[in-house]
Amino acid sequence: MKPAVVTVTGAAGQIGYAILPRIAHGDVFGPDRPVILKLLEIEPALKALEGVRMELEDCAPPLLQKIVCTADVDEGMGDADAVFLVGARPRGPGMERGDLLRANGPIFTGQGAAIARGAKKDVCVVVVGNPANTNCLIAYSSAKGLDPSRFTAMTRLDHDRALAQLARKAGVPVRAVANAFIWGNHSPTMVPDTEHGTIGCRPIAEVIGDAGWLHGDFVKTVQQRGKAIIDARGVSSAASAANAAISHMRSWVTGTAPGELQSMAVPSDGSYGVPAGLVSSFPVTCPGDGTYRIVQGLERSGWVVDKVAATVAELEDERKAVADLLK
Ligand code: NAX
Repeated sequence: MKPAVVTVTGAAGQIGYAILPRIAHGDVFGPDRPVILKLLEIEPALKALEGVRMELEDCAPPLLQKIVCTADVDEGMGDADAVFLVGARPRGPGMERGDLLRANGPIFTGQGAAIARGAKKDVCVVVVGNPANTNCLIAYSSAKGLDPSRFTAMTRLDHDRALAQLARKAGVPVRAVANAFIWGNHSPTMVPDTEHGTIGCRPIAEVIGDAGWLHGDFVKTVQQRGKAIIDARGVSSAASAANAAISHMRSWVTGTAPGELQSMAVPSDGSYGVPAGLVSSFPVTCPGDGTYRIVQGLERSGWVVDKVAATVAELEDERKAVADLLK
């Protein structure tokens, strides 16, 4: 079988450390497909990356054919089937979201252009580095000649956080919860939607029986979970973020189960009134051929519609703030 060429940027960072052994062990492309890993970092991190490479070798993953460590973006993106855009500058003290956008934007123009130059035409790209939605918008706008739908951003961690909170509240295993999902931006304005999901085949609202919690503490916990983890651990989520990025890519590449919805932030086609081109989280299904479909026709309450309007307005503001980077 032809090896899958998988590029991970920011490979010497915390998410890189957690994600690489799992990709090498076949968690994205399955237990039969060999993997070539391309690890892209900035020059100052290449020494640390060498340590990551040694550890990967020491895992002795039977599927791993080759590891390439590089700070050259064209070498990193060349021939890629899947790209995890994880590397980004972290938010420093006193930095606003807008400052972070300006600081990270140029990384994604360069990487988007390099993906267009060298990756496979049907490459699957997931942006993890924050602000993930608008970084994804910048990346696809720079990827001339590639279909924007090859670019997505990660809201799967928010999705999984929602499922876990619902399972905990209902006192059931997480596998009993299905089809809660996320609208909008990966930011505290995101909207966890429980109106179409089920717990053990019954509507979520009926099982939980506490509308106040579903519209209040539940939403707040999911929106603020990243901050809660930083407060507890002193650093941001890494294992759960790596797990979500793998799940995102695996759903996209190998498909969702019949009746299963997942959350992916994708370039809007105007669905649900989200302005075309904004990278917003939607409920999606994936047929398993490397494409996805935004689930259509969901009836939404006024509460959801209003909250989605606010998160979409934030995405529009972000698009305006980086207008000069959208060529
Ligand atoms: P780290 O700071 O541990 O690692 C980032 C790595 O990126 C560093 O090794 C750095 O050298 C590298 N890097 C910086 N610029 C680069 C460039 N131009 N090319 C290649 N590599 C570059 O951060 P980590 O905890 O791994 O988080 C990475 C990103 O994920 C951050 O932007 C973070 O905010 C974001 N997250 C996104 C999440 C999501 O749900 N979308 C959740 C987890 C995480 O917070």
